[in-house]
Amino acid sequence: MGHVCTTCGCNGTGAGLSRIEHIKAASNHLRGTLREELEQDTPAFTEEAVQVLKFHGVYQQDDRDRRRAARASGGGKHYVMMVRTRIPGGRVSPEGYLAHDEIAERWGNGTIRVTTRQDFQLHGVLKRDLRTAIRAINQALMTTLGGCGDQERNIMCCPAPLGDRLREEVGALLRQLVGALTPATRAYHEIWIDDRLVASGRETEPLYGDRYLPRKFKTGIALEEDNCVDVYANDLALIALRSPEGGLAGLDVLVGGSLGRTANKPDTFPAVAVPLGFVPPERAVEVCRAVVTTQRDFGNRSDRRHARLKYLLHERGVDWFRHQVEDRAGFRLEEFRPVRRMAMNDHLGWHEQGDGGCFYGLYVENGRIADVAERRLRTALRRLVDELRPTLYLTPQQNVILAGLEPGARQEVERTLRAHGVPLSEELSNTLRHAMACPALPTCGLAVAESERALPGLIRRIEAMVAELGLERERISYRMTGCPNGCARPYLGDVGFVGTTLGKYDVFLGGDFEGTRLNRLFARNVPLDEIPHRLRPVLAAFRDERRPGERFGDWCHRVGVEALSDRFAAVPSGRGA
Ligand code: SRM
Ligand code: SF4
Repeated sequence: MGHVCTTCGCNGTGAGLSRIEHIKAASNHLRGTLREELEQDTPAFTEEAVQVLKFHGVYQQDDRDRRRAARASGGGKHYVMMVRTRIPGGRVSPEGYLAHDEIAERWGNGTIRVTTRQDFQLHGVLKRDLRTAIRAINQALMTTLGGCGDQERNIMCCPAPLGDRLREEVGALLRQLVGALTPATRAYHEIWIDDRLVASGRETEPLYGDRYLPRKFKTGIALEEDNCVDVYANDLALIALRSPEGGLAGLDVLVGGSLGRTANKPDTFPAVAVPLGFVPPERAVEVCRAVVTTQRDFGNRSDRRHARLKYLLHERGVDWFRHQVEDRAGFRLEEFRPVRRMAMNDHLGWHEQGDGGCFYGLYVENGRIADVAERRLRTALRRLVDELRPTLYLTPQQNVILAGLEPGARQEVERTLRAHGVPLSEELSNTLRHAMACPALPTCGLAVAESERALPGLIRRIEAMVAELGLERERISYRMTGCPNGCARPYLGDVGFVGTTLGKYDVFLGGDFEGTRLNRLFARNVPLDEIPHRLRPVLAAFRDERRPGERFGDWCHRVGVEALSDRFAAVPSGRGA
């Protein structure tokens, strides 16, 4: 960068602060050179602009399938943008859905992806179309600000549209939290919407300051009876407890969850959030802001691999952290109130809402809403949304809920899905229903192995094997990622497949279906094709040796994943499958 940094006085080479810290500080509250670069007729943004762009919900990627061909022909990378719309609690109006459908068609790659944090992602947008695409999202009253970047990310919340008091009060808290934790900068509006400079230079960011947070920061709200949001994977995890009257009694606060790790770097690790205390509803926002500012002030800003909140907790301890939070909030947290046993509901199929209406949880394989051969999910959904105008809710399992339907709409929903070759959620096996994969290749720049394109084949082999073993009634979750970063949360849940190199995966076992416990490494570097062979003897032993009612993950945990590894991990390929 070649300039003296006003942030720490170094020459911008990373002495003291990481390079990204310098870029953030110099960006004038997330403006950087984005406006200028958008005017330029180039296929890609500069490296500094790419970093600022993330805060606006956009990732610059290149189509990795095209890399080899481009190299052979001496051509350059094919740059495309991924646009992530931040959708608190996953709630989408019918207009919002139709806008994304149209943007995907006109400027994207023709697909919409539901993410594991209840957002939409559009892939394949060219730089020259980016502003138009983002404007169209804003016209549907949605935003991409905060989709990515070192700030509060999309706040997750149980999406089931059930009209009970607890959910209403949690919904109100969610809206307050979004207001309290969204950046104040006008940069987003200037760059994408207004196209003129509104507040150059004199702006302040009361919560985030000039350098925003050291790293991404994630918050989720679970209900005491439903951990569908996988709350333990969040930097700030809130569990809503029910009062005797059925409303919100308050929230258990946990901190320091996050799953990312780096291969061969044991000082990086996945972690579940740990208890901090309990807070009544009216004080929850203050506590959340105090957690965020503690991480803002003490989080590691020199090494991004150690910048998440979990590393701060690891170094200073949870008691130190609690004192910081209490000092900032100005009151003491109450004692943590342990929940007996959390459940996990994927909300698929038909349900009554409690207000006369009903909702349908529609399974979307790996979150990809697309028309592929005879399975025309995108067309079916567009037709249903057009005709029935449901409110949609995106689930943390990458599925879609159609809400506010008249009971009489059931026939039409089912007929439309069938006519477009889309299986009904209730017809799916437990294996398919509880599997998910991250995008990985060809869009993700960090992927070292396939995921979204590998899981469909693998999971159908596992599905057949599970049925052969007579275990088809068991709810067992399978999650795959194309690298150790953990985007489909493979370290939580029963079985995790984590890509290590093209075609190979570390296999993890022993988490729980409810997502409260990390799983452990069972077998290293297993070729994709061999995974079913490795799993089969373990599943067979589970069937034969478990205690009555014991679940797969719990059984693996009880007998010990290391013991299972000694007993089964070296089974040669082909044997027993
Ligand atoms: Fe993620 C980076 C996709 C949820 C941990 N994640 C990425 C990027 C942006 C790749 C990059 O940095 O270049 C991926 C874009 C791929 C693509 O082509 O679309 C990506 N992450 C996703 C999504 C789309 C996966 C999905 O299957 O839906 C999820 C989008 C969520 C959203 O709407 O905000 C997604 N990512 C997660 C989760 C799960 C969660 O938050 O519940 C995790 C684990 C929890 C956590 O944060 O630790 C996760 N993503 C990461 C990490 C590792 C972070 C770390 O602290 O080490 C990275 C890499 C990084 O940040 O350096 C990453
Ligand atoms: Fe990319 Fe890795 Fe995340 Fe998958 S887990 S989307 S490969 S960063």
